[in-house]
Amino acid sequence: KPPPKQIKIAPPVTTTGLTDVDVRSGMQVAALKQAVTDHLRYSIGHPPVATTLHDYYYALALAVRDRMQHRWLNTLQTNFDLKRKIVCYLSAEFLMGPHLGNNLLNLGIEQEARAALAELGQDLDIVLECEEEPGLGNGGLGRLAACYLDSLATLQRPAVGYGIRYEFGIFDQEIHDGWQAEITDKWLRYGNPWEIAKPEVAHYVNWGGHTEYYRDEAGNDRVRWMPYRVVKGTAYDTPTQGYGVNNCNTLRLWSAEAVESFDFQAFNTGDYYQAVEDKIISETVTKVLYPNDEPQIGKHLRLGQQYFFVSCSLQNMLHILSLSGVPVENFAERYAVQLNDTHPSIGVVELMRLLVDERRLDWDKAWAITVQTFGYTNHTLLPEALETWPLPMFQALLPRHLEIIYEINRRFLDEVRARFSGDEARVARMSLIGEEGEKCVRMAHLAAVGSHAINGVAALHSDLLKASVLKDFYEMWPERFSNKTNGVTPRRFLALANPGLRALLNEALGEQWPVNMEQLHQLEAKADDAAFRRKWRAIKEANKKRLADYILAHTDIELDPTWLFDIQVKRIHEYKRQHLNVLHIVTLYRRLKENPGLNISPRAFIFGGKAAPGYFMAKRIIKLINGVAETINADPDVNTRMKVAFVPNFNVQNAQLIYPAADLSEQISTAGKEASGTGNMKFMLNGALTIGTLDGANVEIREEVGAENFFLFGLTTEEVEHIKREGYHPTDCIASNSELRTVLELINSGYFSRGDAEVFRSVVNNLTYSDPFLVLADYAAYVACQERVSAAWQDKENWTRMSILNTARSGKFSSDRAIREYCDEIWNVQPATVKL
Ligand code: GL5
Repeated sequence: KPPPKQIKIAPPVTTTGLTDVDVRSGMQVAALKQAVTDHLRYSIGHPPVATTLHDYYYALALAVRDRMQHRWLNTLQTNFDLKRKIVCYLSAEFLMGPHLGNNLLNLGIEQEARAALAELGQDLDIVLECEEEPGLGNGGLGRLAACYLDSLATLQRPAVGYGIRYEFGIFDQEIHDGWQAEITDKWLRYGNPWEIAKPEVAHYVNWGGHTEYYRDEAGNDRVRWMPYRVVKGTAYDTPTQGYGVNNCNTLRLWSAEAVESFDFQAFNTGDYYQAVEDKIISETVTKVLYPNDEPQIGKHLRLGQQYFFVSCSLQNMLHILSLSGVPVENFAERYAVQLNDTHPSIGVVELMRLLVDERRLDWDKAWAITVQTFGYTNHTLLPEALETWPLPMFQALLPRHLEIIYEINRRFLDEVRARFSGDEARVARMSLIGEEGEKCVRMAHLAAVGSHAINGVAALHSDLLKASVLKDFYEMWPERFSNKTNGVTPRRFLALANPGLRALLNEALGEQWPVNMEQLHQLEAKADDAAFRRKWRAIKEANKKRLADYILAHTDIELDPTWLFDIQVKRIHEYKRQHLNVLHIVTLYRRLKENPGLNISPRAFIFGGKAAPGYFMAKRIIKLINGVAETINADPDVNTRMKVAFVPNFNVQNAQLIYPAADLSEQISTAGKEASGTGNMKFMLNGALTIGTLDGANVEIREEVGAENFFLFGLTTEEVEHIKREGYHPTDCIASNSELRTVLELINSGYFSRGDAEVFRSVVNNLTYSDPFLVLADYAAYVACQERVSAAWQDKENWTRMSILNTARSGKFSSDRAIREYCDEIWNVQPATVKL
């Protein structure tokens, strides 16, 4: 298709003499108030008597979106004009969190919006709570993608996030009798003011069928894919506004629909069901997010989702490239495509198919473009999370892709043999096809072979990657490997989540710190200033009060904001060891019962996190936390000094209340298992001290903050591996520690389950006879470390000092630092300033 003719049209002029753009981008209170009123009337259309709080949310959201729209269009135009290279971040998950507060912050119009609403008799804070957050992700991986979009826009880098518009995101969690109940997340129920449907931006995606060989006009052998079904993907765009800049990038999510809503042929012959079947099957593709955090769920539909969004995205890039008049040979000069884990790694094969079969490039040229285009980020070493697809399933869904994979593999293994001649064991290990047991396609190998850059997400994790799952690939291409330690956006997780601290930082450092986190180092001098420490404590206590109110409203548990708030929020997983935390709580409980005069620092133990619905042990751990909470909170012997609360439905919205209220951050995974963690960084930013193992980014957090400001315990990765090699016997830990034995017995006895001795048997037995994550091996060290925490808390001034130093030294963990590294070292993408 030739590029469309560009006809320049002047923006419409209103009767006031201002252009429409001027009016719609007005940031003043009066303009915002008028915009909200207009949207209430013209976009929502309820009479005053029927206007709800949600209507005010929606109207303000639309008014804010109008103000971003101008910036968004200018960003697209600028990128087009400057012909800059664009980052395409391919991710099956984007856990964006509520948009309204963040967009007001990034546009710098919170105060104006607050005043405008006040003039309309509404309170911004209450209106903000109306937003149903788009839960299009499970946990760290999806939230990382959202932080990276924030930094990309803020650093003025042209970028598009490509993903899936799930109709149902991550389930809402309710707690019924201590158990997790999963409620469907109907986030689109009342509409989504942030997205702009682009029905004209659509691509067609094939499924199944077979391939045919033919000879083209020039006499070349070619392949044609004859699919069984075609699904249409339509774009929904969400503008993502940078902080303090005009740049506003795009999150483009694909929604699946049938090519024709009705098969008229079938309909006319009277087969009504056949006619609607296609529509139903097609639309299933983007119905629901798989709620599993790490382990793979080898489901046909999941592979379908991955292929669907990746194919739409790559077709979209090719389409835009041709609109820009850039030859397809220059694809890699215009696009840097990042694979967020292996979920989009089918993209390597799809780009080859598009270039070779559809654009008729020769194989070598296409392969050079492909490898130059892709980068691959690995996010986990857990063996059960490494994606593989059974060959028959893959063949049935993507017959042409399997052929291409065989050809990539053939050429690749020739290279391996040339480099390591005679080493057939290595060839088998590295093959894209796994042959032990059921034959399968190994997606991590595919991603590694098809990418010029491969990275882990924390220094330790990147080292382990090179030494374990991708060792052979590291030996083959050491130059492809690097580390990119994760980061989090200080805009959402500090400025927005912690307005008290924001004000203090503004006063102490000026207002540039949100985009220059290294400035936080200037706080170090203030750590010794008693007046500053008092202010710091007052802010923390107000945040704790805010969280206590929230917890009371949602659980009926009353917490005292003067106590130490000890918090573990993250997905529930055995490797993250929430049960180790519980063992400490029960230990402390028993000690207090036996020795009522014991001097401990009063503590609130706070948990939050979802369990994958099919993860038996994780769901028991939630029940255990709630059982222990129920018993302890009701026991007058101890409940003036300790309490336990499980915050239901941990999500981005309540995370913004939780991180700022923490005194102690629990980062207690088995060493070598947590790739990085990002919650650990959000706590640090907000001045929490960490109790943690040498795992993931904890290592770097401790390096930054100093060993004296970090509570370290537990086995190292090497020690864990050593113990496992030698044969680990958790019963030995129990035999040598009578306190541990009593704690386990108490849990097993039904004491925390109203006398039911069955409920927690599986948890206790698992720890006693298997304990795959070395909970018992680390128990004694953890309890001892918690005693050090307790003692340190008693010295308020020094604790505050350490808290200040944590924030002061958290600059490294800004996602801006991470994104700069990706841009400079992997993507080669430069900033493009957008003018209005
Ligand atoms: C994860 C890791 O488990 C986390 O340690 C990491 O911080 C995050 C982002 O890199 O990626 N991998 C993964 O599959 N999920 C994660 O949170 O869901």
